[in-house]
Amino acid sequence: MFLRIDHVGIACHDLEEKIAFYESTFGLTVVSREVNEEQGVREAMLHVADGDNGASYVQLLSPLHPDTPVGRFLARRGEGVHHIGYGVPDIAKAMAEIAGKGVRVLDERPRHGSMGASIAFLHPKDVGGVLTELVEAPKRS
Ligand code: MC0
Repeated sequence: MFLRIDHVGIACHDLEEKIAFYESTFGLTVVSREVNEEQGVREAMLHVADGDNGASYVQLLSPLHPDTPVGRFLARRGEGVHHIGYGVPDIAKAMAEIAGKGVRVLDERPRHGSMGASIAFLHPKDVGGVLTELVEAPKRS
């Protein structure tokens, strides 16, 4: 079902400070920056590696407001890994298949994600405490 780990989402208070840390410490490069109002985040994607099934990234996330998923996460737990995003070939199919196994899919339909992807989240309580995201990357032309 999964093609690759698409990204690891990391919650932080100060996006610019964390970007500078990942660039200077690990030599990663920012390939995209976006504000996603619907998700309540400002985010940056840092490229890690390319594989046969697509690329993988670190996604740094800071909240647009305290009353957002990432804002509440930071208040409760502090900075750290917020979610894991897995690449899937067909998100509608993956959502239906996973829901059929009794895991709560938090989105009724795919939403807009980073770099033109379609995304959907699975409830962390049904995945051993791990907020899990399905990611269908845009088709490569
Ligand atoms: C909350 N909980 C988590 C968690 N966030 N557990 C693991 N990982 C996380 N990230 C746990 C809390 O500890 C708590 O457990 C319970 O879930 C309810 O917490 P809450 O404070 O009520 O939190 P809410 O209201 O934020 O709801 C949690 C939920 C929500 C996962 C349903 O955050 C959600 O719908 N998230 C999906 C959307 C999202 O996260 N968007 C931001 C990234 P206890 O045991 O204390 O009850 S957007 C993104 O990443 C996009 C841009 C992209 O990738 O392209």
